[in-house]
Amino acid sequence: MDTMKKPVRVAVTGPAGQIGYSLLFRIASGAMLGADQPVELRLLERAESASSARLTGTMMELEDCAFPLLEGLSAFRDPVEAFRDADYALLVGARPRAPGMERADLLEANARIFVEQGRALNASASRDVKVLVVGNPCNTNAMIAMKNAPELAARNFSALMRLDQNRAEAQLAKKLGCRVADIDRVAVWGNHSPTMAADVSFATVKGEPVAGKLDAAWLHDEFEPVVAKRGGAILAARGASSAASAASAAIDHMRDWALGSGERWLTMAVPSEGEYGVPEGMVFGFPCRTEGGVARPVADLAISEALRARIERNVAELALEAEAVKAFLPKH
Ligand code: NAX
Repeated sequence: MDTMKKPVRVAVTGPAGQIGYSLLFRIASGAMLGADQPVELRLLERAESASSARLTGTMMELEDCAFPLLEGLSAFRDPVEAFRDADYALLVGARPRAPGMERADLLEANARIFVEQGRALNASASRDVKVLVVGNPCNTNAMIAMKNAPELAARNFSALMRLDQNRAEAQLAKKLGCRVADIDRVAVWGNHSPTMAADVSFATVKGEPVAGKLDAAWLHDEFEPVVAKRGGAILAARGASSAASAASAAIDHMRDWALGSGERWLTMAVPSEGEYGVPEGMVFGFPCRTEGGVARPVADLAISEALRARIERNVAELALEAEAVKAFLPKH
């Protein structure tokens, strides 16, 4: 008897890019949704010729892997078609910062993409679609897509801050000489930008609090800046921005959202419902738990004054980003 589940549709944008090149193969292998879950990949790229040619090559390689779980593979130019009945959408493609481009120009160029993709999801995706925005500035891009998809629940939308959590856990494990798997309750609050608040005030190793084991100078002078500036350090070392680690974090994010986190904490940027003083609708990194496909920030944490101030800096930064793109948000 065939015990396989029905295939699910996974839409991925920017599949010809460097994150796409790591991500697609892991989705198709079953790393994201499990070894018993067939997937149909629906890829959305720009028509620009270099991307098109690279996409053809990537699709040839996907075929050549002969993944038993890959039940469909198609490419689209039109987001409404790419997202039709999608159960999952990983929005990776975005406009990179070009030399001389101001931050406001970058926000605006991306806003146009995420207005279009939010509307397209609203028009054609499954009503339960789980959307992960990876393309930067990912929190604000996710907020724009969400606001332009009024028929979908706000909490169907999220942005990637799992890479920041994974980076924080890896640094902590190195410092404490333990396994990453022994660590839990590390959180990264706020915006996926150097302002992010990597926080170990609730962190545990093998269930024991780490708080007493770390000195304040290491936390302040090494841990926090290393995590916040890791993207820049990878770029300097590799001559290209983080790709495999970003793809791996996107897999972790979607897997834990779809299959459940249990008691473990995972950092996801989700639209605030007013938790911890974060304005409603702001897509903000919180420590979350997931159950039954629903992600919720961990409730009732006793936040220190210092952490509160860091959360407020992130709120202020995201409010400025929202102000810069307000022309792209529906007026209601
Ligand atoms: P690449 O420039 O290698 O690839 C981007 C791909 O997206 C290109 O193939 C491009 O043609 C395509 N694209 C652009 N606009 C599109 C659109 N409207 N529809 C469909 N496809 C479109 O970038 P890559 O290194 O893969 O990074 C992708 C995005 O992830 C960037 O915005 C990057 O800043 C962001 N990142 C986010 C991270 C996070 O933790 N949230 C970490 C890694 C990464 O920096």
